[in-house]
Amino acid sequence: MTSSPASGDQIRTLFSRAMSDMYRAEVPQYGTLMRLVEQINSDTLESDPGLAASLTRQDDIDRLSLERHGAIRLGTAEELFYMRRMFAVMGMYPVGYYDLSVAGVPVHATAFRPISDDALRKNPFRVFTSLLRLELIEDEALRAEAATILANRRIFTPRALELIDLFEATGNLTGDQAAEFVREALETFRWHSEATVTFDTYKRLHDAHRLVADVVSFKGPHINHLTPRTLDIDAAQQAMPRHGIVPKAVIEGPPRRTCPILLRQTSFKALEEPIVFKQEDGVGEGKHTARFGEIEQRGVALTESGRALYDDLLARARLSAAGKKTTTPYETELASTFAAFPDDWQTLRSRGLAFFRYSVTAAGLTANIRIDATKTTEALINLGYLQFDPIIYEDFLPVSAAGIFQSNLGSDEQRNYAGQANKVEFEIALGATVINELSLYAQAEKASLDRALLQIGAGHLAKAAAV
Ligand code: OOG
Ligand code: NI
Repeated sequence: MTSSPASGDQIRTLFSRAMSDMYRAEVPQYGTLMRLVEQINSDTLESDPGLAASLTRQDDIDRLSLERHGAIRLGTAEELFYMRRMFAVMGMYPVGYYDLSVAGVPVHATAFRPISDDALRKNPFRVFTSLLRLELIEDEALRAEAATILANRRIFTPRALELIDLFEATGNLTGDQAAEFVREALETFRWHSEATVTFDTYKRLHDAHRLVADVVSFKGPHINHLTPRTLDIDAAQQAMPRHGIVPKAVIEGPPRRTCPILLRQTSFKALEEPIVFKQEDGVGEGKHTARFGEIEQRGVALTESGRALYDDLLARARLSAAGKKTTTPYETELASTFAAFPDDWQTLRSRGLAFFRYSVTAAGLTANIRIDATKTTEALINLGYLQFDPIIYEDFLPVSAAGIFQSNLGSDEQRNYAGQANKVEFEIALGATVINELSLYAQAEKASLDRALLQIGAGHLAKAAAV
């Protein structure tokens, strides 16, 4: 068994489990959060049979209990290049480009994740991966110093690199090699309480931006959070304080709705961790905040026009809340602004705002229908032969991510970098282009519709043959 090849899906599951175990051991509140989310999910499924049925129909129930995402921050182009190759072993590919400089965070990012429906169903583990943009740091001398420190670190073990080469040369790893790969890969994401710099250097990096200190001062890109998926984020946000967890004040993303869209997230403060700094004479001790907790609720993926409407309404709500901060709570502002976003599945679908997965109903399978190409979709839905379920959004939101970054950097510190996306440079570092998430959702929708129409046709043919 061990000499037979392990699939990317299997390696990803081994790895996400190993990460979760490591994080649970290092950050006890993560264990508490996992238990809380599990309880809320089972309560929600019990009280919402419609949701339970939809998740079951799409074969999405099982992935919930193992679903989580993590985040890391890398320092150099080379680190990103190797990280892409490492994630490829686990069937995870770079999807989307996120520019966070507009929000005062000197990084740009992608998310490594599985891309096929089948792989997502097996385990949708994702890692939000940022790359530090030293060029946005003003102080030239500090920039050069940080670059030198980063150039001298090695975040991958030699054996992990060998196994990546082997994977690329042969197309897979055996079961034994996969287990070894997971152990070696885990080393890259581990927390190190010894800084690689002196307290003085740490402080100067920190003054430039807390995030710069977090990336540059350590041996590797410690995983900074692991996020389980809840089916009711408001219930989780309310329950957290009772379990000794204090969440950030507002939930990022869209408001609570009947039909959840995109992604809602909340987080709780980073741990203050004791750090041992490097010192020429003796050892200096200090503290650093790096790791935090987060939960998220995922809703339907939006089309380009749905997303444009979301971005527009979110910007309006934020502007308006900022204008009258003291009188209207942000949530109220958000809810009233989003009244303009249709909140029933039928309208979201007919207006082309969201992506759906089509399937044939029991009635559709036995009906005698004459298929008239794809024009019949509406009619088939109205006849009750075709049903549709929301396709879950598998990606991230830059404004939300910036809010999470800000909150966990532990300050209202707001820098303004002239917003400048640089996707081209990011892709050069990555050594590949990032995949467009919208095209993945569009493909999944189309594949489901084609399959469903074929099935209805086949049902009709089968029936005709039997007569
Ligand atoms: C990543 C923050 C972004 C999310 O869920 O949007 C993120 C970080 O702090 O490194 O994880
Ligand atoms: Ni996150």
